[in-house]
Amino acid sequence: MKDLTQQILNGDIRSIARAISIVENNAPLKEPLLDELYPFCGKAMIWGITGAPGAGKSTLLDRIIAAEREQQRRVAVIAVDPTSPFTGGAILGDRLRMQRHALDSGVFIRSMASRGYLGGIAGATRDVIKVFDAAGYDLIIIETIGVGQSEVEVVSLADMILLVLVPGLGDEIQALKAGIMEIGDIFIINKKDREGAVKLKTEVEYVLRFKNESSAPPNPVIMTAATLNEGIAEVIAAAEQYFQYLTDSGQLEQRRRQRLRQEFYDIVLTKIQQVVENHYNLTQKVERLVELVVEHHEKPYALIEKHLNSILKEIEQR
Ligand SMILES: Nc1nc2c(ncn2[C@@H]2O[C@H](COP(=O)(O)OP(=O)(O)OP(=O)(O)O)[C@@H](O)[C@H]2O)c(=O)[nH]1
Ligand SMILES: [Mg+2]
Repeated sequence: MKDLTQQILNGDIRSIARAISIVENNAPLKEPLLDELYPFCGKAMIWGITGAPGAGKSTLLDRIIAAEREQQRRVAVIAVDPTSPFTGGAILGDRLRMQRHALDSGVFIRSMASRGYLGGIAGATRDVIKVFDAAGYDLIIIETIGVGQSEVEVVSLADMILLVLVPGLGDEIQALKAGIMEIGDIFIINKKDREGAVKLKTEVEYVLRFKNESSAPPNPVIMTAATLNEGIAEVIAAAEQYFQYLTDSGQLEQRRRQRLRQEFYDIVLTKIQQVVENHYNLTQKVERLVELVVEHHEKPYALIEKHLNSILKEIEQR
């Protein structure tokens, strides 16, 4: 394993890919490997990019990657694909959109399905971020579609969040509903070649006035046309400046510490859940409770309370 760790630290592509598989499959090597990599983490800048389906996130990323590469910076992208509830398959359009960087050894693009990981997609993404971070990527970007709670959780693994809005979708209302306005740092109005972009910008700026504390710099709102490569330099400049502000004000440190706290919670809870499921036949117990409620009209809360106590006693006595 020392070898694998060393290869990852050297930025070896195949070793990085192998580490990602280990993480995704929750292989036995996962925990010791991540622990070995941990001391080398914390140097990368992590951005999250989110927005409605088709907002232009991948097209923007393709442009951002190109600009970052001109500065010789290494970039890794984790595109979280929504898994169709019908087919269970992942959509790989994101990778296609950024295909031209596939042969560039300074760019690593990885798609991940949004389901099927022990501890959830957030846990798996968090671990893949660590692999990229230790491997020396300067910028790690997570792309998610801003719809569900789990997507918001994933994008919140970033140091800073870029929210992509487009005119004509009633987006601003969508974003407000999902609470996404709250977590956005940089606001991008993409497809500015379309009607309504300026109006949307005004609306977003209006909403943001109520969000910001007076001491903080206002959240940048930038208009882009990703397909035309317009506004990309402005996005990067604004993002870098905002990152600097987060660093200087101590907010970056706070955010990272909060993430670590959340990570520990998640890991401990997952482990407890595993222990309970493995050793106390939880599935069987739950099945019996369901039967009691359905067949014998027992009261759910009272019933669970009673059995929870006996399960906890059993654990204590172990
Ligand atoms: N007119 C216009 N079209 C754009 C612009 N940016 C992206 N598009 C188009 O919008 C469509 C969706 O772009 P993507 O980059 O795949 O969007 P996305 O947000 O990554 O989509 P998902 O990952 O499926 O949520 C593509 O057909 C793009 O060519 C833009 O600035 N103007
Ligand atoms: Mg995309």
